[in-house]
Amino acid sequence: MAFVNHVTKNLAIKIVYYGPGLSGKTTNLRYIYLKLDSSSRGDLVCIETDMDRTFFFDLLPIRAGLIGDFMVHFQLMTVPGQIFYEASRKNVLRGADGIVFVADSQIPLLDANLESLDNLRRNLLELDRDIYAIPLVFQYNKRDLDNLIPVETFNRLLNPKNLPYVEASAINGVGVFETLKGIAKMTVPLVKEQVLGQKAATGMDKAQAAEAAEKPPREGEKKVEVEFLPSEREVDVRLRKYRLRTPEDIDRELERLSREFLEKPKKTKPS
Ligand SMILES: Nc1nc2c(ncn2[C@@H]2O[C@H](COP(=O)(O)OP(=O)(O)OP(=O)(O)O)[C@@H](O)[C@H]2O)c(=O)[nH]1
Ligand SMILES: [Mg+2]
Repeated sequence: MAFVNHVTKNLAIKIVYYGPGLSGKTTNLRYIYLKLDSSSRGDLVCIETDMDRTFFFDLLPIRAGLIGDFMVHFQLMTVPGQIFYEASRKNVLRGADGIVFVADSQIPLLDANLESLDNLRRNLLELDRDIYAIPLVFQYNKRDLDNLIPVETFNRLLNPKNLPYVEASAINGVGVFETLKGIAKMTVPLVKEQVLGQKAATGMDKAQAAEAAEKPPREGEKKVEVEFLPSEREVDVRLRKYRLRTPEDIDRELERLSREFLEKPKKTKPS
């Protein structure tokens, strides 16, 4: 659940990018990193571990406006898609506030998408969570390629509940921010309810979540403002790599990185 600091008035919302190997999860984070102003995002952190096998995932913290008096941060994380990184995927999913499922639109990868979604459902169940009780947005990625799975097929097979979906070409930045805004819209009302005790939509239906996010504030209630500050110049990706050994190391490091970013004073732009 969202990590809240009532003293510094910071709150961190964890969004996990899930999906089969090579579907474009890391590409989404890289694009967001490149396009956001450095004052509103941290480093793109890549965590590597070696337990019985080496595995890794990515983390990108970004600042995104206010919920009441609280400064909202999104911790964007990817899971490694390859089949054998099961333990890593489960660790990353723990405490997720929202999920983006990045599907690969290439026809031969239909089964890989279905298996990955099933894997997500099972891993959530093991964490005592129901896939439909968590904000979830689908991204149908790689729409720039040929021989694509039709959107209607994707919706029928992956998304029968008609949750929000975005057609994307993450490598070209198409649909990346639309996806992020989509999951932010669904997640924020629920986190707001947890943190400020205000009522929000609990069903995860597209219309309800959008309505909750857009409803004008009641009297005495502060408006939820979520915005992503664009960068004015091109930057190189500054990648930090960590090598860790145990799940406890990973948890500790994640907490330290969250805290480091949350407590870093917001840089003001030189005038
Ligand atoms: N044509 C095309 N290629 C893409 C797109 N998005 C990502 N790719 C490419 O797909 C490959 C895999 O992308 P990643 O972002 O590393 O995939 P991932 O989902 O993080 O993969 P894992 O970490 O192994 O699970 C890279 O070569 C990307 O350049 C897209 O929209 N179109
Ligand atoms: Mg990746």
